[in-house]
Amino acid sequence: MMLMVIHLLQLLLLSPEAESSQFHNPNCADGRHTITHLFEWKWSDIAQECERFLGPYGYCGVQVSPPNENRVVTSPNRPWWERYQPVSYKLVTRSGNDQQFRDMVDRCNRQNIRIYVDVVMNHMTGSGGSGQGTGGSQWDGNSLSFPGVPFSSWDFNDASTCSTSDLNIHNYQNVQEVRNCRLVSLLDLRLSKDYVRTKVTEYLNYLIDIGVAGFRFDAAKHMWPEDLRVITGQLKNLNTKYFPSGSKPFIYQEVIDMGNEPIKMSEYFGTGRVTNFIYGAKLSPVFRNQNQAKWLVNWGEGWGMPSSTDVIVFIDNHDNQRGHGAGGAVLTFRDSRRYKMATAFMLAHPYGFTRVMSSYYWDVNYVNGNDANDWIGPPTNGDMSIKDVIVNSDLSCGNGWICEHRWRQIYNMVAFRNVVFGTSLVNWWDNGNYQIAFSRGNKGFIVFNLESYNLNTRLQTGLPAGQYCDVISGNYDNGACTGSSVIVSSDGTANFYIPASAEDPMIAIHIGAKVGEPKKVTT
Ligand code: QV4
Ligand code: CA
Repeated sequence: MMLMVIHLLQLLLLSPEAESSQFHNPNCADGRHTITHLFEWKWSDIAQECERFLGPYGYCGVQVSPPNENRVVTSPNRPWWERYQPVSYKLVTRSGNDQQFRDMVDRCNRQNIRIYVDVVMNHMTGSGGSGQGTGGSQWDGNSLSFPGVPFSSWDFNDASTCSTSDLNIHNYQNVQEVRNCRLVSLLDLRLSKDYVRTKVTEYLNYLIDIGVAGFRFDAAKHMWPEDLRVITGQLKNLNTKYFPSGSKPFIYQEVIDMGNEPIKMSEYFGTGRVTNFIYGAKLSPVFRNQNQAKWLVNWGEGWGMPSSTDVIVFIDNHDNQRGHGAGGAVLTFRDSRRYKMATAFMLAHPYGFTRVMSSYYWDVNYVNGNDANDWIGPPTNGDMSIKDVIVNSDLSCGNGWICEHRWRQIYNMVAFRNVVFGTSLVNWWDNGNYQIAFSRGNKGFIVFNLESYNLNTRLQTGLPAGQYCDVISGNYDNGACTGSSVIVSSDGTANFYIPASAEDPMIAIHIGAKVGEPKKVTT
């Protein structure tokens, strides 16, 4: 009885935004709601980015590339994917060493920016070959020897657990095979073993002690939910130097579930959120004019996707922007006008926890429909070390870094999301085709014109009367707009004019960018 009362009390004390299980909360600082994946960036550059940009512009955090020692692949020459072939859990990679990683985590946390680590624990290197990893540890992919951990052949799945003749995964309809055999020949760890679980847990707890806020679990589909349940059950609470006591790490698990395989996203909700690949795959065609925008009226759960608090959402990721993984042809920075619109829609819409991709440039070379350059790693110096990220006075990046997270139309929508967070989607409007608009409570409003003709319409914004800056065509700066502005009248309506030929055929306004009022980007 007493226990029941306590349980009821706990339920009552939970805030309305309480997450559905203990690893679902992103642990963002107050008023921040979006992370960015700074793919292949160096730790020293991320530390600076937290201080000079991510903190001031209202981001919540950064997904970093795997920080643990990896195989050095020289043929092809240092592909990005070598970092998905672990050699040990020492923090030494081309992004930096242990001390640089710690410095980044500390400096970012001081700016209220969280660090989320990409954790590769399903496997070690590919089979065959041997050498020294990025931290100098030996490895042997023939004898399955990884003394830097240490792991030996006893710690991997083999013919006793995987039934394919070459031990590789061939059939994604066979659950046993997907989880116990090798993903593209990567040596598959036997996570059912206590010893293996312990080594992985030690690595995760080491990162927690440093001050990270959570983890992306790479290749989660290839790991048994039960193994993940045991491992996550052994995790420490977050470091109280930066987080409230009792905080659990945020966990989002990479499960590509497009609905056509037996392994489902829902099997993983007990250990955190999942990566919702349906999101970018279904939103991209809309913003390519291949599926009418009016259907977005019930975007989210209404499109057969999991509940909002069980997912992390994104337009593209480091795999599908170059044709790896699965999940359909998604928009990327290469189709920048449509990409900005799809990203703005994602950030304006209440569904999911949002992640913005931040890429580097490479030349594509299509051979029979596949990009022969899909392996190309980050911009490098002559010695193959990763190039610094250069930032220009117009906020763009140099040295080959695309920095989508620094595009005005994107960072202003990150701020929009912070301002409207917690409100519901109301005042939906569409023209029956490719023009749509909606409000977020009485705090923000956005309009898209994907038609080949101009939009010129009076719409209900739900906002208080006043003059607002369009945060797409410009910034809100010292109480004035550098772009166009919108006048909302006392009945909440405003006239919107968006030529089909506009540089960005969309307009977004919110109460944090109202002319003549103090700036309010984050709380
Ligand atoms: C090749 C052949 C194999 C052959 C083997 C041995 O493809 O058939 O058996 O050689 O000769 C690289 C190479 C790949 C190579 C493999 C092993 O690209 O050709 O196998 O190494 O040497 C990334 C890349 C992979 C890369 C891997 C490891 O995408 O190309 O493989 O890193 O370096 C599924 C999964 C999903 C996965 C997605 C890509 O369900 O989990 O495929 N996504 C995650 C990451 C992704 C990463 C991995 C998983 C693996 O997001 O970036 O793969 O950690 O959908
Ligand atoms: Ca596995």
